[in-house]
Amino acid sequence: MSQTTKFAAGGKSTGRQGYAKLSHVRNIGIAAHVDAGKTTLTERILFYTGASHKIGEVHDGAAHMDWMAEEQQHGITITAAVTRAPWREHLLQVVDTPGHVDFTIEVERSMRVLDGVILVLDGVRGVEPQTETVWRQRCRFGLPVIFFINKMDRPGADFLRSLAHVRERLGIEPVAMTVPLVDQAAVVDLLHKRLLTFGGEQGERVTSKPCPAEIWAPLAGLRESLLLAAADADETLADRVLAGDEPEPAELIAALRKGTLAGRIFPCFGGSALRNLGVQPVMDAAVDLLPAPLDRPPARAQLPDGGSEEVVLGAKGPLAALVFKVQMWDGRRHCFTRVYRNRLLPGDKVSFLAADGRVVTEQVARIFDTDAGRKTKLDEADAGQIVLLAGLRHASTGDTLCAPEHVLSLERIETRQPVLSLAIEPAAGTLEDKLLEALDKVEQEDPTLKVAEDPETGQRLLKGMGELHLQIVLERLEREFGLRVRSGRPAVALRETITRSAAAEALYTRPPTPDGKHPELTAWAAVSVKPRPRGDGNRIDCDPRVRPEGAELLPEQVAALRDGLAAALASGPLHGAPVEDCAVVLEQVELFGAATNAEALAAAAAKAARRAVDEARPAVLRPVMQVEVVVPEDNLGSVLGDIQQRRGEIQATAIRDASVTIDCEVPLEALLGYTTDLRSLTQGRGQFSMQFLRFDVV
Ligand SMILES: Nc1nc2c(ncn2[C@@H]2O[C@H](COP(=O)(O)OP(=O)(O)OP(=O)(O)O)[C@@H](O)[C@H]2O)c(=O)[nH]1
Ligand SMILES: [Mg+2]
Repeated sequence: MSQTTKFAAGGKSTGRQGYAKLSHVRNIGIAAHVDAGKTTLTERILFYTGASHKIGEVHDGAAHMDWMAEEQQHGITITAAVTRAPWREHLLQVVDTPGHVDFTIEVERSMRVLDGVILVLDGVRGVEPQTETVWRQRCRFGLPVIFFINKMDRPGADFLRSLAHVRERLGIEPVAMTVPLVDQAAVVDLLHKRLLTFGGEQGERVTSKPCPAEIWAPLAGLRESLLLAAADADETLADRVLAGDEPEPAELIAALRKGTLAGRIFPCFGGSALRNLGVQPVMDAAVDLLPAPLDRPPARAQLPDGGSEEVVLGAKGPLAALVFKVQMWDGRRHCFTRVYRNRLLPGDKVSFLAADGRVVTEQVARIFDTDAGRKTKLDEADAGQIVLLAGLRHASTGDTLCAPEHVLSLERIETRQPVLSLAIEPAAGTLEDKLLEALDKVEQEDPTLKVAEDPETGQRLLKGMGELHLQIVLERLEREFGLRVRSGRPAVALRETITRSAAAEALYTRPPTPDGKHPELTAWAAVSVKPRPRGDGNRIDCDPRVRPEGAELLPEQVAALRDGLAAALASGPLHGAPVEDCAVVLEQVELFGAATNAEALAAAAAKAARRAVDEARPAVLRPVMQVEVVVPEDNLGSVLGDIQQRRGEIQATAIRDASVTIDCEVPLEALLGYTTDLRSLTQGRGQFSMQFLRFDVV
């Protein structure tokens, strides 16, 4: 199958009738730690629904969902892909997200517009660091979730231990729904009390029979927990369950659905995607237990006047639609958008409040349904739908498209600040302006990528989330645009801070120009600065004593002073990096009549603040990562020693089976190239994952 774009991959066209009934749509994301088997699971979903005709395996570089050349080469998912699959008269709109932390923005923006999540765990490794990250993301959006404990075929996999892990590390009570029996190629369906086997070449033939007593006996307790969970979610069942009555499966499903939608029940399924074991029950659960768009609570939107408004999904009320992804398609800019309220027609004028606070109005030229790697033109896009818009030149990730007379903003999509940068320059044969053009395109698609210039060396910098992120960008430049670049060693992003309190004053004067066009300017300011706790950010206090006595500041003068202080914090004295965790108080200003305009005030405040920061013993902050290393016990000594040499702080070690998990905090700088080093320290058996923790003095 040919896929020309992400967010369009896979799926036989189900036409628009899929949306005719919103109650029959499930927008779900598949999320997990890297390598848990999300893509492998998604491939099965596509195959069993008939949306694809054969299963493509990740390790063959053949997964439909991992269509991008870089994904196939590296065997990982990089950008989230949407696919559509019809199942039991419902339309599953599935987004397979990447697990690697460098691409976490893809998870963030997918979760932002989806209605439910399938969280995949590795049955050997249980809850891993990225599992916790996606869990937090899921909590922030309050998304109902079901778990799939995958890889149960691997030696050391343990379903019950994985459930215990979920209980301990995520602090919730999982409810087992299916229990995998790998050697019998079967799962026990606890709800229906049946044994399901998966026959045929690819597990597509599901047969169900009553569960034999000897298999059932040890599982009866899990069934009990399931009944109690259902009773807890639906009071009308409670008395009956306590009296020993057995409610009908349909009644139990209704109760479990209620509890799952309310975020109180967490159904768990077990199986092996690769061995085609136990996947269909998860698909059934997506229909039975995860929400339709209308089941989700209304969204809150900010109004420009500071008020807020509830946005209920549906046709009533002025337009609200969220752009969650920009993508170049045949070289043209397209916006993936979810419509929340009202509808969009081709030719509609839409307005939005851009990130910089301006209201921009532009026109939607065409609307597409994205399906099977094709775009199909649509006459309209209704509430609940996820569509592709062409013609918008300015709208970008996180913007809310609105009716021009009623502008509001749905919650923006959080992006992260890049922590790593790479100096790049065009290699021989690559033209500078072509490179800039390509970088601009890549930057528009990826809000975690920044192209900047080093203020000191004038070098062009590519800033991103990690080594893999930057490497993939370079590979894409070469493959998609035919541009080769030379790059230096990656360098970590820096911040600056102050380590003690200080105060300073400054007089700003500029003599008049001889031609008399610019009059003399003068202003005076006194500023004090004080360190704040790490991670608390900056605070600017702009309520100074004003001289001469009796003079008062106009609002625009206060704004200018504030701008001046902010400008001083934007670049610190050591490396020109942003200053963080600093409290600035503008203590006093002096006005000199007409010579003190806004420009002079801003300049005086900035000058005084810079002097104060200079006096406050500035220090450099570097990114510190939270790292989890899993190594065979034999290698523990050498790996710990190596971490200490990298100035890592070990926080905990835990032994499980024959491997040890080490939790530690390590400066990012010391982790560059760690993948290779860990491999050689452990003969290829060690693994690690990391995520940004904070900027700190290291
Ligand atoms: N033994 C076993 N291997 C599996 C199973 N599911 C997936 N794998 C393998 O695990 C590796 C990772 O699978 P993927 O499906 O790419 O995992 P992913 O979660 O999509 O990974 P990222 O997108 O990179 O985060 C591949 O080599 C799969 O073949 C399973 O059930 N059992
Ligand atoms: Mg994947």
